[in-house]
Amino acid sequence: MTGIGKPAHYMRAMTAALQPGLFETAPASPDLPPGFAYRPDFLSPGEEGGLLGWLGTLPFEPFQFRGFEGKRRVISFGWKYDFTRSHLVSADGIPAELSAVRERAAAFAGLGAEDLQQCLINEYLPGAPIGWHRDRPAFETVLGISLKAPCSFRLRRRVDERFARAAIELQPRSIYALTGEVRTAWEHSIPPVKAHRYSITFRNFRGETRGLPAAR
Ligand SMILES: O=C(O)CCC(=O)C(=O)O
Repeated sequence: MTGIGKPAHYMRAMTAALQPGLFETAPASPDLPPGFAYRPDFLSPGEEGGLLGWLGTLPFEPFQFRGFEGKRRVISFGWKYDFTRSHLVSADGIPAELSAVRERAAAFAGLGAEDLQQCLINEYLPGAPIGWHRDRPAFETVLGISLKAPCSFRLRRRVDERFARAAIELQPRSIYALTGEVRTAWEHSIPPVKAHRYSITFRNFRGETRGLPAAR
């Protein structure tokens, strides 16, 4: 698909992760901020099933934030952001079980698999949210793959005294990318999920963090 013949709002949304090669990726809605790209059915049902079996074996731990424990459970590979000490620490290498999905997620963002140095997997049991935040500035592109259950993905940006807002229902087996304006100027959050959900998120490094040794 190309942008020819598409309305202007479509093309604005398509500024998304917009690297060459991404033009077959339709925006989820013209109302989503520039830099947001989304593709449903990124994983096949078979791939999702295989990953879910593996995810069920991982030693997730409650998310720690400066002395507080979140309801969400997490595990990091490659690098981990330590919110207590406010810096990156190395983690176990990115496992072989993620190789194929890492490569395809990288291609979705116009990157190489080795560029995606950090992987954070989130497990949300029913009732677990993720609060409003922007990902750490050490990272550049953020990619998220949803598994098992849908959720609402909310976006907001302060405009004077108010917030501009947008939202999308993330479907299981979909991928989203946050780059550009939606990555740097907007916050995102997920309200308490209704059903057990996982997200596999990948990030590359920005600026000076790029020099960190490669995740295996
Ligand atoms: O679960 C998701 O898709 C969102 C994850 C997220 O915002 C994060 O890990 O910082």
